[in-house]
Amino acid sequence: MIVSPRTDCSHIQKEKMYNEEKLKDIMFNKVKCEKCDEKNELWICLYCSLAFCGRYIHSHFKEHYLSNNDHCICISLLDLSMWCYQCMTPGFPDQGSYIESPQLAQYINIISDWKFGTDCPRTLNVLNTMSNEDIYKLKYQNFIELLKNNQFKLIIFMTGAGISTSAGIPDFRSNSGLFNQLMNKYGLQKPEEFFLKETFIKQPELLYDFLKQINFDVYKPTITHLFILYLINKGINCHIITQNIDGLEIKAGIPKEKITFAHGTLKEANCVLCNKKIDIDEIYQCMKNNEIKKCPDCNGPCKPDIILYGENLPNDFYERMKLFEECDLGIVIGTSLKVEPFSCLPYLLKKNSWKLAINKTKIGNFNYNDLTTHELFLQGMTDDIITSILKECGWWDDFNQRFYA
Ligand code: CNA
Repeated sequence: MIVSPRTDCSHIQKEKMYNEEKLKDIMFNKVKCEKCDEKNELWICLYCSLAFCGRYIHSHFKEHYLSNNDHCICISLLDLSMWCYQCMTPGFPDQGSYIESPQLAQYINIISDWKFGTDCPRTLNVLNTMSNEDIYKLKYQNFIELLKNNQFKLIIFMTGAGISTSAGIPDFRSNSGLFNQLMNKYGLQKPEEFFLKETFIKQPELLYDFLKQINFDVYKPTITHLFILYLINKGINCHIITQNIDGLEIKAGIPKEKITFAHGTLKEANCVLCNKKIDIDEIYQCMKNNEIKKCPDCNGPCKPDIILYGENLPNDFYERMKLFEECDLGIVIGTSLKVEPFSCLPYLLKKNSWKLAINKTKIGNFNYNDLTTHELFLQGMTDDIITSILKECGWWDDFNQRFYA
């Protein structure tokens, strides 16, 4: 028998068709037929959200309909086609009255996205109906569910100075940041010049003077640093690529092999001209004595192993790029994304992987308001946002117990 799909089924129960709990079950493959445990050939009742097997298994959906006559419309989890038992015709959710219900559209979109990926034309067509706020809420909830249920294979944190400001370390570009301080102190037009390789070669005493004033030993890791450790301790695979040189990741207890110091560290030292390794203690000793440590080989000025503008990034940084192939969640946090090549990292994330930006000001160029992407911008202070995530996941008390009790 040939049946034509229709777009104007009058049996749609517009207000009944969205059940968040069931949706989560579907996405986490927890659904099975209510009667026989079938997991593959399933139809979801759009009236009560229960799942039943189709006619190629035991026809339990038909039974369900025969005993509850108004439960007549179902959606197939195999191909997202729909069937109305009262009209005895199929329908297509991206046409006609099927999408007049925003709730239904939302429901179908999420299942479709989950099942076929974000490029699915059905997904792209279905949704023009939701507000940005609803899209945000839905995506955020989706993200929380995935995180809570340990569904991410590899999370890469791309961090900047903003994750350490709550510890008391100023960032570069905020109003109270180091750039403004340096501009006032040294009368610089372009504060970046202070951290140029050439500036250090000509006037190494400037950087020495600057580093002498900051004692990184006194600062403690923030909630954000500890959150990363917390995830790792939960068995969630994480890696951090940080621009920071404050070493708070190590202080938090995050294993070294999980961290890439893109802009170097203060733990080692080298000659800026020939790259010869130097004992860092000798540098600090020279700083104390108001002297400049000179390279024993080439007489060039030596400095801690932090990367200045104009210097190459460590090889590690480039090697870690292959991690992006398996990464399904990238979190860009506390960085203005103004420094290259670090600023290119988020764009290495695969199209279908989740991308989160967390910052007090808007950063990056992501498609935050489109439900067909997995891109989210969480605006606010890093520790506040991380606290909310911990709470949403039901981890906050445990987190506090471990780190602050
Ligand atoms: P940046 O350019 O100063 O950007 C920091 C970003 O974080 C800005 O967009 C701020 O709005 C935002 N921000 C600051 N505090 C918070 C907060 N609590 N919550 C949310 N957002 C916040 O610094 P980047 O890291 O982007 O620039 C890279 C430079 C900074 C690297 O070369 C670092 O070495 C350098 N840096 C490092 C440190 C450190 O190690 N802690 C401190 C200062 C500068």
